[in-house]
Amino acid sequence: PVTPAWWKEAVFYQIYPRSFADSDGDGIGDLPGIIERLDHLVDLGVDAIWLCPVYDSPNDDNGYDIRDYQAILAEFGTMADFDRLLAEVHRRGMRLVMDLVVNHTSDEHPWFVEALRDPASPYRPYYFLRPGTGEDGSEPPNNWTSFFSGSAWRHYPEHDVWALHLFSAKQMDLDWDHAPMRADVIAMVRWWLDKGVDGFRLDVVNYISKRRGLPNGNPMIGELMRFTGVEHYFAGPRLHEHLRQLRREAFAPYDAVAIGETPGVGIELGKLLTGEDRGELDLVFSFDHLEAPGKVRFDDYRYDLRHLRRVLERHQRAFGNRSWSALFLDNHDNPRMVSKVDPRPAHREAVAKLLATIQLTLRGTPFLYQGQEIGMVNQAFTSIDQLRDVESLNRYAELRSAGSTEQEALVGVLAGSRDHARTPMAWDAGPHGGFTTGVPWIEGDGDHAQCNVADSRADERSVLAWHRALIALRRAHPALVYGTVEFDRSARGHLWRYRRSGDDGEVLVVCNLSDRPRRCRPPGPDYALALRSVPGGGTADARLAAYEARVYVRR
Ligand code: TEU
Repeated sequence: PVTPAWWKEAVFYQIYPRSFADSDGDGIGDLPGIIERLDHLVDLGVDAIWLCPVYDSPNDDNGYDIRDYQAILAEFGTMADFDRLLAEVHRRGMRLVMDLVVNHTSDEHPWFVEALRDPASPYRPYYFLRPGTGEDGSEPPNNWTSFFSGSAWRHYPEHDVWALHLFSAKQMDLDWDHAPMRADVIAMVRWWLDKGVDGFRLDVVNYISKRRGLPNGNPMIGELMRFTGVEHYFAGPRLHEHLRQLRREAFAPYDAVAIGETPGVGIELGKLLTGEDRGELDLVFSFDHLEAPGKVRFDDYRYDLRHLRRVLERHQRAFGNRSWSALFLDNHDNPRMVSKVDPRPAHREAVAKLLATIQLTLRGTPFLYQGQEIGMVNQAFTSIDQLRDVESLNRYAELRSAGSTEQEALVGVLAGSRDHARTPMAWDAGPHGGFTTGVPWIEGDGDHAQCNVADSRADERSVLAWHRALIALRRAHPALVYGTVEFDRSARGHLWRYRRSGDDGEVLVVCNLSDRPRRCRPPGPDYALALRSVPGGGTADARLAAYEARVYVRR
């Protein structure tokens, strides 16, 4: 049997605060805006919120470059606003999990400013500051590349030193081998847990341990992985040790949940990181399902849901009762999954409902991303000037300097740009979707006129109504949380059928993963049809419409 836990039963909702709701008309989402919209989350039926970073930051990577871990970004509001948000979330019986970004800090964090200025500073060993190589140190210390284009090293000629940054040139990697740095991070985490926060999502936490000596990356692996040096920090030598200390000294005393964001860990390492007897993390976000084999986010291709089926079946079988995974399809780092599967407007609602069904009926903790619940899709960006994401802008500049025309470079960025998921949340059909009375920091393409919360709430066949019904079904059927999961091998190709079984009965899920009708034999008479995503013929209808999902229950 599975060990019960609130975070196994909860449906989470991820809020990207910059784009969620603006209360003061400056065009930037803020904490009071979130408070004003909490009842939308109660209506939807979610149990917990993952709040992306709201700490003081120069916003080079929209808050994932933290300047002060214990202060609120002025544009988002004050610490009093945060305390009010936490109280309002708890008053509604929900929980709040924050983002812990400690693989790196902003280059404007006092620790880094000190470390750079004074080689004898106690903060010097908090970072990877190294002399250059080549004559007069004019070459970086190794060949590692950044996830955000270019070298992973920033040169400070005036200090005759280079600083490591796996991400943007303003996100400086922390050296987790240095015990006093770990102690400062642990004290900061406890400070937030003392305020009553219910846990954290740990940003790229599998990157925090780097191989000593920072050796060069194998160019062959770099070619394969598209980033050079990953083998020296992806699940590095002391990762498990550091996670155990973090849990022992920060999370365990508060019984706080630890959710790891672990790009690329796969199944076996994912099981190690979340094994309930290992004392490391409680659950992880794995990314194995996000791209088709041989594809990366920036490749413009139609995502085949049979790939999602293959990967999720493997994960669901492997994770069993002793490990736990986060189930997600959308987040702030990826285009909208609906658009990757089928960008044609005619299929938009069916695809959105199908994806929700899969995410909310498999075993694991579902994380819904803002806008997914109403079926928001990729934006019709037409110019690089409309984009804001540092990853996209760096990639565009890199393509242009490599000789691409403006149009070629734009095409090379648009398919994978994270900005698709960062346009303003669509609350109503009014200006800017009711997100702001001012000019938003990033513009949507007007889709809010046809896709927004207000109109969806009035339509019982809406994507929103479907999410609400599925969440209610989860609450009514413990089998969907703690039950076993068995995949029907006789269902081939695009027809996907699986059942969840528990003491309270059984839930059978039938999905058509294609844009064409599929025959399927209806289940036996003891199954009652609970939900059907595409309106149509009677329940005995032996054909599923394009992208149709059905959920049956048997007591
Ligand atoms: O994202 C990490 C992440 O997903 C990258 O490692 C990704 O795999 C890489 O871009 C290769 O495609 C987290 C945050 O979610 C993201 O918003 C931040 O930009 C990033 O870390 C740095 O903090």
